[in-house]
Amino acid sequence: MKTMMKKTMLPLQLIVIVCLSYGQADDSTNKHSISDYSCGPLFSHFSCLSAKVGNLRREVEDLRKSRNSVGVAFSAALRPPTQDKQGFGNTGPFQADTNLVHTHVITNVGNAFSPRTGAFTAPVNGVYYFTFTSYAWIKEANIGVALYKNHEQVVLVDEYQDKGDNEDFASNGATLQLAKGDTVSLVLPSGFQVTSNAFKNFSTFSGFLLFHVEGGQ
Ligand SMILES: [Ca+2]
Repeated sequence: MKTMMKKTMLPLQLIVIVCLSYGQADDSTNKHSISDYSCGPLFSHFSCLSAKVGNLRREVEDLRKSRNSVGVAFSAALRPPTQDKQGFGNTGPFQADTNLVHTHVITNVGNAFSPRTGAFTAPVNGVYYFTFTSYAWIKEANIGVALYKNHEQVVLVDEYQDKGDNEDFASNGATLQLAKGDTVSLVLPSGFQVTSNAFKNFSTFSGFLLFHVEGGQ
Protein backbone atom coordinates (compact mmCIF):
# COMPACT_ATOMS: atom_id res chain seq x y z
CA MET A 1 0.00 0.00 0.00
CA LYS A 2 2.78 2.36 0.92
CA THR A 3 4.50 1.57 -2.38
CA MET A 4 1.30 2.37 -4.32
CA MET A 5 0.87 5.69 -2.47
CA LYS A 6 4.48 6.61 -3.21
CA LYS A 7 3.99 5.80 -6.88
CA THR A 8 0.81 7.93 -6.96
CA MET A 9 2.24 10.87 -5.02
CA LEU A 10 5.36 11.25 -7.15
CA PRO A 11 3.54 12.32 -10.35
CA LEU A 12 1.27 14.62 -8.32
CA GLN A 13 4.29 16.28 -6.74
CA LEU A 14 5.82 16.79 -10.15
CA ILE A 15 2.62 18.35 -11.52
CA VAL A 16 2.40 20.70 -8.52
CA ILE A 17 6.04 21.74 -8.98
CA VAL A 18 5.55 22.36 -12.71
CA CYS A 19 2.33 24.30 -12.04
CA LEU A 20 3.93 26.49 -9.40
CA SER A 21 6.96 27.10 -11.62
CA TYR A 22 4.73 28.40 -14.40
CA GLY A 23 2.91 30.52 -11.85
CA GLN A 24 6.17 32.27 -10.97
CA ALA A 25 6.98 33.16 -14.56
CA ASP A 26 6.54 36.82 -15.40
CA ASP A 27 5.75 38.29 -18.79
CA SER A 28 4.51 41.81 -18.15
CA THR A 29 4.31 42.65 -21.85
CA ASN A 30 1.58 40.17 -22.68
CA LYS A 31 -2.01 40.75 -21.68
CA HIS A 32 -2.49 36.97 -21.57
CA SER A 33 0.49 36.53 -19.25
CA ILE A 34 0.70 33.10 -17.68
CA SER A 35 1.23 34.84 -14.35
CA ASP A 36 -2.40 35.95 -14.55
CA TYR A 37 -3.38 32.44 -13.56
CA SER A 38 -2.93 31.67 -9.89
CA CYS A 39 -3.02 28.13 -8.67
CA GLY A 40 -5.45 27.36 -5.90
CA PRO A 41 -5.70 24.30 -3.67
CA LEU A 42 -4.15 21.05 -4.70
CA PHE A 43 -7.36 19.65 -6.32
CA SER A 44 -7.42 22.57 -8.79
CA HIS A 45 -3.87 22.19 -10.06
CA PHE A 46 -4.94 19.97 -12.94
CA SER A 47 -7.33 22.63 -14.27
CA CYS A 48 -4.70 25.29 -13.51
CA LEU A 49 -2.12 23.47 -15.59
CA SER A 50 -4.62 22.96 -18.41
CA ALA A 51 -5.43 26.69 -18.44
CA LYS A 52 -1.75 27.60 -18.56
CA VAL A 53 -1.13 25.27 -21.49
CA GLY A 54 -4.06 26.82 -23.34
CA ASN A 55 -2.72 30.28 -22.62
CA LEU A 56 0.77 29.37 -23.80
CA ARG A 57 -0.69 28.05 -27.04
CA ARG A 58 -2.45 31.38 -27.60
CA GLU A 59 0.77 33.27 -26.91
CA VAL A 60 2.70 31.13 -29.41
CA GLU A 61 -0.03 31.75 -32.00
CA ASP A 62 0.07 35.53 -31.33
CA LEU A 63 3.87 35.53 -31.75
CA ARG A 64 3.61 33.55 -34.97
CA LYS A 65 1.04 36.00 -36.36
CA SER A 66 3.09 39.07 -35.38
CA ARG A 67 6.26 37.61 -36.91
CA ASN A 68 4.50 36.98 -40.20
CA SER A 69 2.67 40.31 -40.27
CA VAL A 70 5.57 42.27 -41.80
CA GLY A 71 6.37 41.12 -45.32
CA VAL A 72 8.98 43.20 -47.14
CA ALA A 73 10.54 42.26 -50.49
CA PHE A 74 11.21 44.09 -53.73
CA SER A 75 12.88 43.83 -57.12
CA ALA A 76 13.13 46.63 -59.66
CA ALA A 77 14.88 47.26 -62.95
CA LEU A 78 16.57 50.32 -64.40
CA ARG A 79 15.29 51.88 -67.59
CA PRO A 80 17.45 54.03 -69.95
CA PRO A 81 16.81 57.77 -70.44
CA THR A 82 17.19 57.25 -74.20
CA GLN A 83 17.35 54.05 -76.19
CA ASP A 84 18.58 52.55 -79.45
CA LYS A 85 16.53 50.28 -81.74
CA GLN A 86 17.13 47.32 -79.46
CA GLY A 87 16.05 49.27 -76.39
CA PHE A 88 19.53 49.78 -74.89
CA GLY A 89 20.73 53.06 -73.45
CA ASN A 90 23.25 54.39 -70.94
CA THR A 91 22.67 56.39 -67.78
CA GLY A 92 25.47 58.86 -67.03
CA PRO A 93 28.15 59.97 -66.83
CA PHE A 94 27.26 62.79 -64.40
CA GLN A 95 29.53 65.27 -62.66
CA ALA A 96 28.31 64.25 -59.20
CA ASP A 97 27.30 60.99 -57.54
CA THR A 98 23.70 60.43 -58.61
CA ASN A 99 20.91 58.24 -57.23
CA LEU A 100 19.83 55.57 -59.67
CA VAL A 101 16.06 55.30 -59.90
CA HIS A 102 14.89 51.83 -60.87
CA THR A 103 11.47 52.75 -62.21
CA HIS A 104 10.32 49.34 -63.43
CA VAL A 105 8.92 47.50 -60.41
CA ILE A 106 8.95 43.70 -60.60
CA THR A 107 7.95 43.02 -56.99
CA ASN A 108 7.20 45.45 -54.16
CA VAL A 109 5.64 43.61 -51.22
CA GLY A 110 5.14 46.11 -48.40
CA ASN A 111 5.77 49.14 -50.69
CA ALA A 112 9.06 49.94 -48.93
CA PHE A 113 10.80 50.57 -52.26
CA SER A 114 10.01 53.80 -54.10
CA PRO A 115 10.21 53.72 -57.93
CA ARG A 116 9.98 57.53 -57.77
CA THR A 117 13.15 58.13 -55.69
CA GLY A 118 14.85 54.76 -56.16
CA ALA A 119 15.30 54.37 -52.40
CA PHE A 120 14.23 51.55 -50.10
CA THR A 121 13.08 52.76 -46.67
CA ALA A 122 13.15 50.24 -43.81
CA PRO A 123 9.61 49.91 -42.39
CA VAL A 124 10.81 48.12 -39.22
CA ASN A 125 14.02 47.56 -37.26
CA GLY A 126 15.51 44.45 -38.76
CA VAL A 127 18.14 42.63 -40.75
CA TYR A 128 17.76 42.90 -44.51
CA TYR A 129 19.54 41.56 -47.58
CA PHE A 130 20.18 43.62 -50.72
CA THR A 131 21.69 42.66 -54.05
CA PHE A 132 22.15 44.38 -57.37
CA THR A 133 23.31 43.57 -60.87
CA SER A 134 24.88 46.18 -63.10
CA TYR A 135 25.13 45.79 -66.89
CA ALA A 136 27.44 47.74 -69.15
CA TRP A 137 27.70 47.93 -72.93
CA ILE A 138 30.21 50.71 -73.29
CA LYS A 139 33.78 51.04 -74.56
CA GLU A 140 36.60 52.98 -72.89
CA ALA A 141 34.58 54.19 -69.95
CA ASN A 142 34.23 53.82 -66.19
CA ILE A 143 31.37 51.49 -65.35
CA GLY A 144 29.87 50.56 -62.01
CA VAL A 145 27.29 51.13 -59.30
CA ALA A 146 27.49 51.52 -55.50
CA LEU A 147 25.08 50.46 -52.75
CA TYR A 148 24.49 53.10 -50.06
CA LYS A 149 23.00 52.86 -46.57
CA ASN A 150 21.71 56.38 -45.92
CA HIS A 151 24.70 58.51 -47.02
CA GLU A 152 27.34 55.83 -46.50
CA GLN A 153 28.71 53.63 -49.28
CA VAL A 154 28.60 49.94 -48.32
CA VAL A 155 29.62 47.90 -51.39
CA LEU A 156 30.21 48.59 -55.07
CA VAL A 157 31.21 47.21 -58.43
CA ASP A 158 33.46 49.22 -60.73
CA GLU A 159 35.82 48.80 -63.64
CA TYR A 160 37.45 50.74 -66.44
CA GLN A 161 36.14 49.19 -69.64
CA ASP A 162 39.01 49.08 -72.16
CA LYS A 163 38.98 48.99 -75.97
CA GLY A 164 38.71 45.25 -76.39
CA ASP A 165 35.97 44.78 -73.80
CA ASN A 166 32.59 46.31 -74.52
CA GLU A 167 30.11 44.26 -72.47
CA ASP A 168 30.00 43.30 -68.81
CA PHE A 169 27.79 42.14 -65.96
CA ALA A 170 28.73 42.65 -62.32
CA SER A 171 26.90 42.11 -59.06
CA ASN A 172 27.36 42.61 -55.35
CA GLY A 173 25.23 42.47 -52.21
CA ALA A 174 25.18 43.00 -48.47
CA THR A 175 23.30 41.99 -45.35
CA LEU A 176 22.44 45.16 -43.42
CA GLN A 177 20.98 45.78 -39.99
CA LEU A 178 18.65 48.75 -40.38
CA ALA A 179 16.65 50.90 -38.02
CA LYS A 180 13.15 51.89 -39.07
CA GLY A 181 13.49 54.81 -41.51
CA ASP A 182 17.01 53.98 -42.74
CA THR A 183 17.30 54.12 -46.51
CA VAL A 184 19.19 51.93 -48.95
CA SER A 185 19.77 53.00 -52.54
CA LEU A 186 22.00 52.53 -55.57
CA VAL A 187 24.27 55.38 -56.61
CA LEU A 188 26.04 55.97 -59.91
CA PRO A 189 29.48 57.36 -58.98
CA SER A 190 30.48 60.60 -60.71
CA GLY A 191 31.96 59.92 -64.15
CA PHE A 192 30.53 56.41 -64.29
CA GLN A 193 27.94 54.84 -66.58
CA VAL A 194 25.50 51.94 -66.45
CA THR A 195 23.51 50.34 -69.27
CA SER A 196 19.89 49.27 -69.15
CA ASN A 197 17.18 48.23 -71.58
CA ALA A 198 13.70 49.63 -72.12
CA PHE A 199 12.13 46.20 -72.55
CA LYS A 200 14.31 43.77 -70.58
CA ASN A 201 15.62 43.74 -67.04
CA PHE A 202 19.43 43.89 -67.25
CA SER A 203 20.40 46.26 -64.40
CA THR A 204 18.40 45.39 -61.29
CA PHE A 205 18.07 46.13 -57.57
CA SER A 206 16.51 43.71 -55.05
CA GLY A 207 16.11 43.44 -51.30
CA PHE A 208 14.09 41.78 -48.58
CA LEU A 209 13.63 41.59 -44.82
CA LEU A 210 15.37 38.57 -43.30
CA PHE A 211 14.01 39.04 -39.77
CA HIS A 212 12.59 41.67 -37.48
CA VAL A 213 14.78 42.89 -34.57
CA GLU A 214 13.06 44.12 -31.41
CA GLY A 215 14.30 47.45 -30.06
CA GLY A 216 16.48 48.50 -32.98
CA GLN A 217 20.22 48.39 -33.39
CA1 LIG B 1 35.17 44.35 -68.56
